Amino acid sequence: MNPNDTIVACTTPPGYSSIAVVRLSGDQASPLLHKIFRSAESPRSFEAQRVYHGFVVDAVTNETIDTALATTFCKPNSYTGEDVVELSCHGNPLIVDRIIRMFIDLGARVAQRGEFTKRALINGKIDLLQAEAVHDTVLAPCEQARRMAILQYEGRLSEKIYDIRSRIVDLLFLVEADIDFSEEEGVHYEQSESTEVLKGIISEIDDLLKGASIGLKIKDGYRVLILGRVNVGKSTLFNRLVGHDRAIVHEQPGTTRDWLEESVQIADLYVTLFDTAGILSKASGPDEIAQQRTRALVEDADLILLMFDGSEPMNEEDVYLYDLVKHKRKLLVINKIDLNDKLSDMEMFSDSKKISAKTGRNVGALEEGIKGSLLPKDYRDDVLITRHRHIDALTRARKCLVDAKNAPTIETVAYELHCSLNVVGELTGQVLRKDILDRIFEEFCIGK
Ligand SMILES: Nc1nc2c(ncn2[C@@H]2O[C@H](COP(=O)(O)OP(=O)(O)OP(=O)(O)O)[C@@H](O)[C@H]2O)c(=O)[nH]1
Ligand SMILES: [Mg+2]
Repeated sequence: MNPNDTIVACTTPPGYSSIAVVRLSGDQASPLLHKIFRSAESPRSFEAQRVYHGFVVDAVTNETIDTALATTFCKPNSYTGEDVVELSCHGNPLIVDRIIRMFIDLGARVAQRGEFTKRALINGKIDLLQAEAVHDTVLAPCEQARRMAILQYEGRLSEKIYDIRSRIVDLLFLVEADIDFSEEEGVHYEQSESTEVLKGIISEIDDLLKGASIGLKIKDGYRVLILGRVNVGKSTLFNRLVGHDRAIVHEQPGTTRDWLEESVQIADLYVTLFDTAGILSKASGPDEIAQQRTRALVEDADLILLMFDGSEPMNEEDVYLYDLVKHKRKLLVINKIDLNDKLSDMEMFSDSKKISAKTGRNVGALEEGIKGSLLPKDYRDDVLITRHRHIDALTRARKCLVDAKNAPTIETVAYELHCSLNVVGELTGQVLRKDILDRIFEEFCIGK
């Protein structure tokens, strides 16, 4: 694919909508617009950063296709850093396809996935971490993920990485100066000093790596399992959190057999919620199989909502379940508080959430409790790494820095520092690797 082509794509979703936006980027953007767009305000040329109202006209037949707004951007002041035109037409696929076809007939080419953003990267408008953040902003499944993505787009993660990079560069300068001019006065490298600097950089990387599991979970979602003996109200709670009657609720014990899962936003977090078959001490046949399946789900869960029926005394099944999940992160939920509350005075339930799944009482507090259990106590909106690519690169950079710290000769120190710079550069895109770029941009949609 020629990177100098003028590219075109629809940036809005396919289908019918009031408006669709067709975007053009490249040197020919403005001349091509001229060929199919008639605006009373621009008989000859389009000014930069302006919006024009006009008509889209077939350049060959002169037929009017639609009325539209054209927004013009001149390089370098555009998303891609090139000349860009955004044509807002009516959102009818016939119109959109016709406009794109006309641009192609006039010499443009259809953009590849993420090609607009890739050009922004190549033209230095954004770095690779920001390019990833564009994708994450578009696809953020919950408020918390959106906040994290926009912090990354603003460059907050990049700042941390550039800071790490510049500290390595400063150290490398001293090391190389010592290698080159060890005989001369004025430049002297102290092993102990570099050890301290390296320790500081390594600990900064460790902090970023520590936050990785939270970043990944916020972006990809937590698994939360509702568990309890039969009839405690698991499916009722599941339906309330999901927001519609997804699961069958019935007074007969053993209603749920196959577990159900739904993706929901709970207190700003993206959660895959599971409703499970209730546990009975003496199960047989399909009930037994259903309960084996429930038990199998426990291990992969990030949080167990262990549910009890507050209108009945606790029994051996409750105790068995408490024991089953004692190694797991859990939140105790006492349900049916609209009825007689029999468990409230028991000490082990002091930190429980008492709710009525049926009436919705305290379910909001339960949602906050779920968030509080999933995120660390000291969590604030912060810059976190969010991808296995980041973990991989930082882990490799860390290894180089540890090797530099333990290196037997000053030449080895220099070599390891160079290696670490390369790896850190991969993160921000200062070092461009084709395989990494391909992997990142193939996730994008066409038009982004
Ligand atoms: N009063 C009252 N009844 C509830 C509440 N939650 C659930 N129930 C009732 O309890 C019965 C069982 O509810 P389900 O949600 O089916 O319980 P479950 O735990 O999914 O049951 P199984 O799937 O059989 O294990 C139904 O009759 C519900 O209406 C509640 O908060 N208050
Ligand atoms: Mg059920």
